[in-house]
This record gives sequence, C-alpha cells and structure tokens, in this order.
Amino acid sequence: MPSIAAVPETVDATSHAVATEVRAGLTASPRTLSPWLFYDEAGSRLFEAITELPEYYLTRTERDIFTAHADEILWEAASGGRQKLTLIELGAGTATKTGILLAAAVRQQGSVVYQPVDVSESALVMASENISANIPGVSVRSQVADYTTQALPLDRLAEFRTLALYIGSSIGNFSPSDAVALLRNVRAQLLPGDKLLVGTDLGPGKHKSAATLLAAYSDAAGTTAAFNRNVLERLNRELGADFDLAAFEHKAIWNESHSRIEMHLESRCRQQVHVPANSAGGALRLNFEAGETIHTENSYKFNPVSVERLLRSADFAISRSWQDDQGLFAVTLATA
Ligand code: AVJ
Repeated sequence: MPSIAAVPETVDATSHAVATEVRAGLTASPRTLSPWLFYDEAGSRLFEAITELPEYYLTRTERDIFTAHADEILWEAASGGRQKLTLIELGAGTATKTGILLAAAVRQQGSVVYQPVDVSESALVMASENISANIPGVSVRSQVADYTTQALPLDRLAEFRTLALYIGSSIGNFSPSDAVALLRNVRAQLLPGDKLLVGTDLGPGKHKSAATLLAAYSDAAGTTAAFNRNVLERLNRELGADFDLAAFEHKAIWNESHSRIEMHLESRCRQQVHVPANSAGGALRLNFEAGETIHTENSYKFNPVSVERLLRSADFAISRSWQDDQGLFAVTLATA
C-alpha cells in the first residue's frame, strides 16, 4: 500500500523511524508530526486517561452502543446467526471495549477465536490478560503487526467467517484517500461474505455542536494538552532535542471544510530548537516564528452518508449501522 504513512513495526524498534519521521515533518512547511508518534509509553497512558475524561465522549459512547446492541451486531455479522465467526481487531490496543462484543460472540456460538493486532506488544499483553481473565470461551491469538502496511495475520479456520473490527474512531486519523487505501487493503484480505465493523465519530448535527467536538480535544483538566505536548517530550527524550515545552501551546481547531478536528502545537514566541545528528541525518536547527504551528493530528468526523461512501469506495456493502440517542458516534457493519 503506497500512500499511508508507515507505522514502525514494533513500538520499541523505532528510533530510526522516529528520527526519519521527525526530520521530514519538522523541516516541512507547514510543519507536521505524525500521530503515531504520540504513543510511546507515557503517551499511551495519557490516551487511556483521555478516554475517561468527561469531555471525551467517544470511548464511552461507543461502549454504550456495544452494550445496547452487541447481540444484534453479532447476529447480523453472522448473517442472522447462520455463520460462525472469528474476530480480528485492527489496532486493538488494550481491547477494553472489545470484551462486550466477544461476550456476545460466546453467547451466540459457544466460543470464539479473537485475534488482536497492534504495533504495541505491551498493549497486546494487557488485552490478552484482560480478555482471558474475564471472558471464558475466548481464545486469544495476539499478533504484533502494523495493519497499515503489513498483511493481516489472519488465521482462517474452515467453516468460520471473519469479522474484522476497526473501532474507536481509529479510521479518523487517516485522510480520506489514505482511509480508502487502508480499507481496500483490509477488503483484499477478506473473503466475500466476511464482515467489517467500523466505529466512527460523527460531525456536528442535530444534538451535537462543534463546541462538543472541540471540548473533547481541549479538556478542562489539560490531559489532551499534555498528550499533545508529550510528543515534544518524546523527541527530547529519544532524540536529545531541546524543545521548551512551556513555549508551545496546545491548539484544537474544528476545520469545517475538511470535517476534521486538528491538533497543533503553537510556538508562543520566536525561538530556535535543536535536534542533534542521528541515524537519519545531520543536526537540525529549527527556527520557529511566534504563532507558527506543528500540525500533530487530524481526527476526521463523519456522517452516515460519508461513512457509506468511504466503505463503498473500498468495495464493502453496508449491512447496518447503529448510533447512540444523541447522534454522537456511529458503528457500521459492512460486508466484503
Ligand atoms: C485514537 C485517533 C481515535 O482522534 O479522538 C484523542 C486520538 N487525540 N484525543 C481521536 C486522540 C486527541 C483519538 N483516536
């Protein structure tokens, strides 16, 4: 798959990948840093904290949708209970919400094989312990892999269909064209009749204002600001850069024309930042103007029509979709 920014193969084997990514992003204009750089150990902990913030409705809303509809979702995914399913999850992380779906799969078919895929080995260890300890009937086969560039490590069992999970609004980090490329890659590895369940955050609507969206990315406690700034701390730690964290401000912007939340780090003053020479090249002297930003994340927001368009562009047919009462979040089941 050509156009998707590659995530390094394991979180630990990244120093060269980090150096390369940072050099390209920080010397570009406008300056960018890829969102995968957020997720070092500290960043992963901060993200877990974000998912529990009052303003960050995404995680709990998707969990509520699963709680209300898990049996229905699994029944539909199994074509009205006619098929047996194996579940594979892209970017599983610690798989805290997936348990609800796995429990429904066990109710429906007695037992289930669950294959979480993630670039973080430590997240997969937590996922596997958590699921094995709490949901009898699930056998976990976790795999460290980058689903954006590598083949899905699909274990196919005869007579079982695959239900691929891509939940948590993870698709939102990709530009529309990269999202299509990613889903096409997933589609190419599924067999006709296999299913995909995608979780997408929704844009402003009847019950949802742009302010609600913005608050989710600029919480009062400052956890998202810390998450955003942690990427600079990471560059200080791992590359010996000398970013003054207090000199960069967290900014979240609603970009209506692209239907996305953008996160930036804005330089509060004119300043120079140094990155020592590393495996990717010579030392960098970066000159920031006051107000200049580093664009650190896009988080695309959808509506039922744009989700459908995206899935169709990747050769999926829509089976069914579920939302919460307030129209905050959508979970869509598609057929390969
Ligand atoms: C993990 C990509 C779904 O876009 O909401 C949370 C990451 N960034 N707060 C999102 C994130 C800032 C999150 N995703």
